[in-house]
Parts: sequence; C-alpha cells; structure tokens
Amino acid sequence: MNADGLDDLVAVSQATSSPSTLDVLLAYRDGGFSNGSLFPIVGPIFATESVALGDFNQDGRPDAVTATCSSGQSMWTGLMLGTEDGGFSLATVLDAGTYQGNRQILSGDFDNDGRLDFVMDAASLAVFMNAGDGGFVSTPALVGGGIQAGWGSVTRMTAADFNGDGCVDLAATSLGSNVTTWLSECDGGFGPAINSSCGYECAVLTAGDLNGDGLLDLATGGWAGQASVSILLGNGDGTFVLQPGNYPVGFQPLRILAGAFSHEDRIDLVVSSAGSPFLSVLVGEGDGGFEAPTALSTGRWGPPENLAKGDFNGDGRLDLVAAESGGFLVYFGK
Ligand SMILES: [Ca+2]
Ligand SMILES: [Ca+2]
Ligand SMILES: [Ca+2]
Ligand SMILES: [Ca+2]
Repeated sequence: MNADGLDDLVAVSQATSSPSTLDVLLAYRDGGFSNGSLFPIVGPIFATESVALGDFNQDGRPDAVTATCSSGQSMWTGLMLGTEDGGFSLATVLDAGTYQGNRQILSGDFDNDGRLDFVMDAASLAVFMNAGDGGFVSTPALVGGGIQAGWGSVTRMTAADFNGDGCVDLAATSLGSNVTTWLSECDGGFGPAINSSCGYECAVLTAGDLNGDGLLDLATGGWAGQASVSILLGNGDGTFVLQPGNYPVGFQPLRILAGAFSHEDRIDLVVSSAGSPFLSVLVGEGDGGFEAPTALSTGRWGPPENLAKGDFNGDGRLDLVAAESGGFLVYFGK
C-alpha cells in the first residue's frame, strides 16, 4: 500500500453503529504492523462485504473494489482508489442492484488488455470488464455446470489462467460433485461451463501448480462425511482430473489457500474450517501429493474466517495471515 516493498494488510471491518470500513495495516520490517487506518466503504450499516485489491486505474497504486449488501439482496459495488499515502479515496459506486450469493469478489485481467477487471459471486458469476475510463461494463452472468442463478449457488470461486493463453479464466464450486470452469475468450466473453469431478459437496477452491508440470491445478475442500481436501490435476484446457485419495481436515472447510510456504519450489495448502479453531496444513511433496495434514494452533476458540498470504517482514519468505473476529494471526515463514 505504501510502496516500501513490504506487503501490508487490508481488511473489511463491520461495525454495528457506523458504515463498514477498509482497514489498512502497514507492515514494518520487524514483523509489526501499524494501527489500522479506517476508510469508509460505500453502503449501509449492518452490511456483508468483500473486497478485491488491484490497480484498476493503472497509476501504480493498489485500489479496491468492494461489495456491500444490506439484508439479503440489495448490493452496492464500489471502487476506492489508492492514494499516495497508502490509503483509499471515497468510493465511487460502480453498480447497485439486487443480487444473491456470497458476494466474494476477485480481480483479474480476463481479456488481457492490461486493464484489471473483476468478478463477483452473485449466485451466478457477474463479470465486470474495465472500460479504461473509470467505469466497468458488466457482461452476461456465468451460469451452467453446477452453477445456477439462485440463492447460495456458488460457494467459492478462483480466477487464474488455466489454459495459458494470457487471459484469466474462472472456476467455481457450488457444494456439488463438480468444479465448474469457464475459459475466457479474451474479448470479455467466456466459453461454456466445463465440469470436472471433485468428489462430493465441494465447498472451497484454490488454484496452483501442485505437481510442477507448468499447468495449473485445483484443490477443493469438501463438506461430505469427514471433511477432506481433494486434488484435481489440470490438463491445461480447462478440464481437471480428480486424483485418488484425499486428506482429512477440520469439519466444514471455510477457506483454502495455496502457497509455497515450506519450500520455494512446492505448493502447500492451508485450510480453515468452521468446526475447528485449528488450521489444517498440508505440506506439498511437489508431485501433486501432500504429507498428512497437521494442525496449526490459533490459540483461540473460534475458527479463523479468512486466510491470506504475503511477505510482511520482507525476508523473502512467504507468511500466512488468518483473520478472525477482532484481529489477525500472522504466521511468519521460517
Ligand atoms: Ca491505482
Ligand atoms: Ca481487462
Ligand atoms: Ca485463459
Ligand atoms: Ca500442474
């Protein structure tokens, strides 16, 4: 946020008596963080929010797109531009409408025109293409596969270039037995939904090259029976092959995050679960397999709600942060 080479934290805070805010915590080289600076988000009090960061106006500073939703369905989408001192401007409303879904937002350049676009989980996937004039153009919502336009359809989504054509593609889970993928057609449109088997009740999703073959793979966390993580290796064409076996994790996975935490050249997985105050850590073996999950203590009673990664102390090693009600837990990579 302040261009000092250390990754900082940006979080959405909900208050009961005032509009929600983006909290910016600047990282220090000793592993500490500044007290949060608060920037109001457009939208009502008592709102559900999410945020995606990226340089949407191409001035070199990270900006934020936020989604704010009142009781259920009325939603505001806002753009907050990054300012020179590491903060955010007041929001411009990009879109206000009636949506359902989890309102997760992800940024990506879907048409590879150098301008960052974003997608919002509004039960179906709502795609907003950056017009380059400060505005965004919404394209037809993505449905198909297990994804229907209706309440609670998409559970998690991920944006990555699965077929290596330079245009960012999309994948989503919907508590079904498939992961649904849409390949970008590089013109603001997407191809038809592609289904790949993921086991049962696949709820969470992340992408990474888990076997080191240069093609992006997926990891999902399922709710069925004993909660577990399944691995889907990518074919490079938007299809994925479910691998035999899975890895038990805490009950009802909430988030899954891929990152090279333990080895520079291997991807590991971290899972937070609604039914556990522990994080499940799966150390990658580099070939698409993982060591047996280990539990990472949070020292708290409740589950962490969100996970993120970055190099917060500038030592070149990837760190892990877990957000929970009222604060953050930061695990520095060793
Ligand atoms: Ca910017
Ligand atoms: Ca674009
Ligand atoms: Ca692509
Ligand atoms: Ca791969």
